[in-house]
Amino acid sequence: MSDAAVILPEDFPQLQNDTFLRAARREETEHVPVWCMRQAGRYLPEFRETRSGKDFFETCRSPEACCELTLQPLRRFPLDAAIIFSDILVIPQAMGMDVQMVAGKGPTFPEPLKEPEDLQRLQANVDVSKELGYVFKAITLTRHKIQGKVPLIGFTGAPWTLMSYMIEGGGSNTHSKAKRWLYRHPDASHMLLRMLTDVIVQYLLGQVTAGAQALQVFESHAGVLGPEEFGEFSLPYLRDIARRVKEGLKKEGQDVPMIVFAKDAHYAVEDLSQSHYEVVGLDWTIDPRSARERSGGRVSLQGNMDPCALYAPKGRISDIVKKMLERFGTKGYIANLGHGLYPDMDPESVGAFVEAVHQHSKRMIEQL
Ligand code: 1CP
Repeated sequence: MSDAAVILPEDFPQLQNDTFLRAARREETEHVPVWCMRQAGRYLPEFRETRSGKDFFETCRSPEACCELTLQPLRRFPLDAAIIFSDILVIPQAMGMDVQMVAGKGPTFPEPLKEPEDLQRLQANVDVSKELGYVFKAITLTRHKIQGKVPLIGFTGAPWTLMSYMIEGGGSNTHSKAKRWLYRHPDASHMLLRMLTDVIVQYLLGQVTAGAQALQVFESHAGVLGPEEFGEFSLPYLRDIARRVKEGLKKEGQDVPMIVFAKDAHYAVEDLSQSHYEVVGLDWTIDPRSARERSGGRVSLQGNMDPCALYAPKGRISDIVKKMLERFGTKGYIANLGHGLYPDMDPESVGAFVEAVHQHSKRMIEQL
């Protein structure tokens, strides 16, 4: 393939396996599609090899490295979707914040936002093609190199999750610095959430133009908010993102399914199911039957096996998957874990998970 062919977001190879896209739209499928959050990750020796000795965000800025890391899990497992290798924290960087990935510590902001005045440090009108064009290039390159095997998912962090990192300065158990803003500086909090929402909308639209065939919005820190705070500081922005992205896509004659994953927000399943997303992602603490009931059949569901179930022997993984499929049902369902894979997980267990989803679901669908 010539360089010119791989950098233009056009003439993409034809999609051969659209099971994931059909399930996202609640259409019939021959098997339940499956992918794993963090499927490109340190549990794979080839991932560690490609990443070794290189700075994390430098890797994110290399379209070739992102493409390679995205494709690695597909070479091992018959997954039904790929997610572009990148990180949610590229957005705070695009808004002018310094973010470093510190070994053994995770993402670190040397100068987090402390008080509302600090919002002035942020770039309000981000030119996403300029600041995040490297992600778009990675998506375009990967969409060519994936050769139509499976759809490519683009993603973003949701406003509240990004806000919490920008104020905490890294990971946190309590998120008390960020929550302090919600209670003490609600207006400044809304201002920041709006700024983030504006960038996210442009960023997601750019990802689709670049070749993303579905989009996932990660509200990973929903769980530290109660229903009231979630309703005020998360949900309206999640809705706004889906509405504005859909509107923008429609103008271009496009449409891609959108997934919202608000981790630990059990109380919000009803609301999330009425938020313009086609798919609601679930963590493992929610019972699939209750989620189905509460989502009212409006959306597809994605999830939600406890990632730690991958530590079980293979036969047991297969039993857990079977039970999960029975509880979700095979229509309007995308199998996944309830959160990302951990670095110490055995790739063979991931293979057993994927295989069990395909095997059991084929049998169940044949018997319908
Ligand atoms: O060196 C490394 O490889 C570090 C591990 C790693 C990886 C593989 C980080 C650091 N980010 C990523 C890639 C990544 N991040 C992907 C693409 C790969 C894939 O899923 O296959 C995605 C979708 C993300 C998204 C992301 N980053 C989220 C949302 C999902 C979730 O886990 O809830 C979050 C919260 C982050 C922040 C982040 N980046 C990295 C770490 C270790 C963290 C979490 C830190 C913390 O809060 O404790």
